[in-house]
Amino acid sequence: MKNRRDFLRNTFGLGAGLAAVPRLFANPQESGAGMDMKHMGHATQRSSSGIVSVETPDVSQLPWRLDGNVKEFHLIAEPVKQEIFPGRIVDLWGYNGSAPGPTIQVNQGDRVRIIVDNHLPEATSMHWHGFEIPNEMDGAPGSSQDPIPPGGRFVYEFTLHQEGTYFYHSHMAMQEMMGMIGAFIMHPKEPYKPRADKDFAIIMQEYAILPNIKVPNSMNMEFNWLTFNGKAGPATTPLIVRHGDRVRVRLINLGMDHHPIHLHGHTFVVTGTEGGRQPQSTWGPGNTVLVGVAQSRDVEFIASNPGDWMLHCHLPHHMMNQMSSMVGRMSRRNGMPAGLDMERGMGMLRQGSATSNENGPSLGRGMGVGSTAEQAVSNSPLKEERQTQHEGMPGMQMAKPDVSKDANSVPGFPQDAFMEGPLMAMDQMVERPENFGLRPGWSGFMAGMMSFVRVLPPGKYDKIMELKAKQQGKKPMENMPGMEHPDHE
Ligand SMILES: [Cu+2]
Repeated sequence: MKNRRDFLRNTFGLGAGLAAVPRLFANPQESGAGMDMKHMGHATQRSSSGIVSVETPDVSQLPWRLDGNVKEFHLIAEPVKQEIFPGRIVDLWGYNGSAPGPTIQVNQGDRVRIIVDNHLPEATSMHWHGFEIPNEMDGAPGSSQDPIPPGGRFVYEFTLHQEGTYFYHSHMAMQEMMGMIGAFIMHPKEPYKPRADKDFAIIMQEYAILPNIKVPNSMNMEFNWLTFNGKAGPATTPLIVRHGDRVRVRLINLGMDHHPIHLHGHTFVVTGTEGGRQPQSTWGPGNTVLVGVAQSRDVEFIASNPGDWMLHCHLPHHMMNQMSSMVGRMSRRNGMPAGLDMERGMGMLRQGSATSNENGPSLGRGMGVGSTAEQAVSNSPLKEERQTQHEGMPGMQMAKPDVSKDANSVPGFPQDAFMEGPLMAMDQMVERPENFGLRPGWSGFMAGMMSFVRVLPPGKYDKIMELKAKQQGKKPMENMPGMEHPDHE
């Protein structure tokens, strides 16, 4: 969609003032998903009953309108352009302008209607993952319904008796690998105990996108872009909590890999799965939770340890960006072969198409970069001027990699010397309120599925909230959660 404001106006008749704003919770004391509490006149995000709305950093909230006793949502399946990393705008498929699509939040017991329009060039179908609803609403193409044709619409409607961390996704397999998923949170009738002060959701996705191409290769089995809520570190937005808060993080995975998500500095308990809340007797302590494909896991912890703590997938290759084998002579002396030459190594086709005999094999399962054609080479010395290869790239901080004098004589060198560190820092390029006060140069060490839980003292926490409020006052509608709209002031 070109303009979210027009979408809201046209679809829901919004813009007429505060009275037209749909409410997430029946009780006006309760906070609403994605609503700006200042605009809504609420002092805090916690309701009297203990339910807080779920924040999905970097992903908007889907507004709804009330039709009788039915909460009506509108999802548009469509191609999207998404900046997953500074300067890296890729062609994904998602919902309402983003991948993952906007977050849906409802209450246990709600009757919901979801109008799904298909603006894709091919058929799609929407599956409600784990929902105990009538078969004809399940979104299984071919068995429970005809696929929704391009330009077509299907209206789903059901009553939700479950609670927990759920999600929606296209039930066309390749479309899933193009980004077509979104979070679907069902708040319980009886608030969970103990109550959480902060509640976040993170969707994990992975894409294989060759260095000079914008479209993911959905057939691929190796992934070089790993995202939390559609962003790769350091472009992920940290989770901001107060020292002492009880924090819930809902982790959702849809892709080709399982992700062991690790939190630094704290011990958590797993309180929920894709099947809802788990009995307290099952809550064992841990700091790493394996989130399998098609699963969700809720973890909860007391943010008792002040500091900026990493939250990340612990698969080493999932802590990297744009992974590919060392290509050409980027860091090697002339004449020392290391895999393919630059053009072929970076996937630039010189003849044929991606599916031609020459390229087909490597552009299928593998990345089609050096990894499938790499040759074993002995280690070779660095060329001095190449150490500053990123000089002149706007926004990149400059620094020499910290390597020892005899680095080139050490088998295996280099490993991380040019992949992370001062050379890759881009603090200014990813500047946002949630990053305020992080250690200078931090961004050089964040990539892929990496973010922070920032456990902050009151002063620093308030400062960031103040910066956020200021920023939201200026931001265009496109970047803002569903209900924050200038017309509502
Ligand atoms: Cu992972």
